[in-house]
Amino acid sequence: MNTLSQTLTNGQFSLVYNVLSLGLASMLFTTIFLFVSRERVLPRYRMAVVVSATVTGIATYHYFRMFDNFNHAFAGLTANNPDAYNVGYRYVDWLLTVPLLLVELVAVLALARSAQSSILRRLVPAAAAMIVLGYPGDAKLDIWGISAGVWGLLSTIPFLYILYVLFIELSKSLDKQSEAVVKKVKLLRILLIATWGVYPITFILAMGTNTFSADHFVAREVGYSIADILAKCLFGLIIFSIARVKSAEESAEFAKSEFKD
Ligand SMILES: *C/C=C(C)/C=C/C=C(C)/C=C/C1=C(C)CCCC1(C)C
Repeated sequence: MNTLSQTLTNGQFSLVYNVLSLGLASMLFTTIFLFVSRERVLPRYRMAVVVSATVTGIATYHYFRMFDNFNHAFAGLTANNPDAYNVGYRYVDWLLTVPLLLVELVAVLALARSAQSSILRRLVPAAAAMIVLGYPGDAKLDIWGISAGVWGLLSTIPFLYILYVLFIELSKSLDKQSEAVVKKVKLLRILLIATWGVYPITFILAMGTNTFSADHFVAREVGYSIADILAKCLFGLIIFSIARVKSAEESAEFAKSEFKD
């Protein structure tokens, strides 16, 4: 597993502690906000908002687990035991939340049912494969002597496929959306590529050569946590605002009650 070649300094401990704490707070309050605000969009867009809240809700639970696990593994310099830190919480979290993030993106577009399921049938298995193939690399598991770099490379294949579907295939269905919506969806896609791209970069930075040092550990935890906050919380909030714009476009009554001008 993650055998560290050195223990964390006090500064490194605080940095990871604070970033996990920030992750926990962001996930929790985004969940509450989205859940409470779900009625402020038309019924047909509620699913997208509720799925966004589910994503941050699931992540709230896993950040709690990671935070607790980190505290037990590294509390005090005497009990500094990196082997007790389990990166599996992140991967279980991603296995659940990454497919759901794709579901919320597709749901907010309110495509025809057939187009929606054809896109998800391709995206969801690819997302699962990407996460499952990355795990042995990050957990430093020894499976058939395959190195972390090779697992990372294998995981990149479904990753590129997801980007292809989102950028090429999904663009075709944007023709039917209004200009305001297209603008926001494009913003969402830029956010997606900018934040999802952080994960493989963090993976590479943390890979190390033969040893997994404290610096590698800290880089990984900080990188994944910041990316998670943007990819789940900010992403969910943009989904919510797309749902509101579309609701206003489709119902004059909604527009009048929710927007003054
Ligand atoms: C909320 C969590 C999200 C959006 C997680 C996304 C994770 C990835 C895009 C991970 C990708 C990876 C690669 C492309 C190669 C190396 C291994 C991974 C799993 C870090």
